Amino acid sequence: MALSVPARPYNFVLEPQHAALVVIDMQRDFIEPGGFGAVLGNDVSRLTKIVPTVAALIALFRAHRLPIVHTREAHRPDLSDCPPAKRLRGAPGLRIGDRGAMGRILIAGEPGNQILPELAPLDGEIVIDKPGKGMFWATGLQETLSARSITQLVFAGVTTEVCVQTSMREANDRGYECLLVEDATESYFPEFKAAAIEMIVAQGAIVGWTTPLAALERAFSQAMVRTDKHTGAVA
Ligand code: TIU
Repeated sequence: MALSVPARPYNFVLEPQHAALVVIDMQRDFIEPGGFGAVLGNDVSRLTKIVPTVAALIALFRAHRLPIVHTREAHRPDLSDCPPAKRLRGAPGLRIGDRGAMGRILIAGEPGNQILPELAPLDGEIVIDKPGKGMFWATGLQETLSARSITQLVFAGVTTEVCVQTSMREANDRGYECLLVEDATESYFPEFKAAAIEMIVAQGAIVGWTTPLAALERAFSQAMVRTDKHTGAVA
């Protein structure tokens, strides 16, 4: 059964049997004080504030037994998947692969590269290590989603205008319908988050739709009441 989710720029028709949640890069290095993001001078407290909302969104998808994809921005320890053009960007001494307070920066397996414990993937959920900002480049994710007949993606995570927006645009070009949960995503720069949301919904959802978590939760609970009426069960 399809659910009509109030959204910008207009209602998003969610088909749960074809939908997955994508949680982008909720890894310690971007979010915890003392990590890579903080060392770069960013105010990570903006990002830590959304953790309970992301946890509630994950709980919603788990409760309805819908697929969840977790991504990490991660490179191989030998950096063979990190182009020099990416590694050489940023302040010297704080480059990908260098040793930081939580181990080597953006390297798979290091402490800082782990997803926050309160949002940790469960067995059976999809975990993608991506060497780029977007989630499709060099990951094989498209094949995984196709095998499960997934055509709609609900997005959360960080940062809104970098890895979330890049992944959403990549997904949009591949034919997925994309819904961003606006209070389950954040940026180090509030004005960039606001601008990214406006860019996504502009021109009649040129990249996708956005909605607050509460609207998505309400759509699911209203659908359950309707289902119960159909089956004669007590709501
Ligand atoms: N996950 C993600 O957005 N990676 C970044 O590099 N974000 C920044 O905002 N730098």
